[in-house]
Amino acid sequence: MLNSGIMKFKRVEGKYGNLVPIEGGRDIPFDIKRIYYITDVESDIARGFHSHRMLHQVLLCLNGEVKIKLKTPFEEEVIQLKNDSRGLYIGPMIWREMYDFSENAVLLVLASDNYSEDDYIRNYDFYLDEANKLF
Ligand code: T46
Repeated sequence: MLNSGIMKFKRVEGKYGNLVPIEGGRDIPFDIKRIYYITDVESDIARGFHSHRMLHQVLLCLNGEVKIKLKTPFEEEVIQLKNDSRGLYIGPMIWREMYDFSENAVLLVLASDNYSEDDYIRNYDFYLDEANKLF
């Protein structure tokens, strides 16, 4: 799908546990300016329902599982994230919805910019208009 994709990170496995290093400038295709994480989401709750105009992000599920639905005017895809050293890159102008959070799911997000509500498109019809002009 446009402006998105699965990223695989190195996993260092050992008898004392596993370690997944993720380095700015090497593993992430943008400078990381912000990190946030989402926890304690009930299984019947869905989040997201927006696109960003400019923001680049990588989503990592550190514990449990969560589904991410991505949409453009022409495509739709569902990706299940879990703690398997894979992340999901989502670039500008991709609609996203997060749902089916398992118990104790932890979704960590690396973002290319500080929080700004001006960067969000939260109305789906408006998103379709803007994305149809762009893509
Ligand atoms: C995204 C998905 C994956 C802040 O104050 N600072 C922040 O950095 C963020 C991300 C949010 N907020 C506030 C804004 C809202 O009052 O936290 C509240 C919840 O934000 P929102 O409803 O946008 O959360 P989600 O889970 O729908 O979306 C979030 C990110 O906002 C979004 O960028 O791509 O996670």
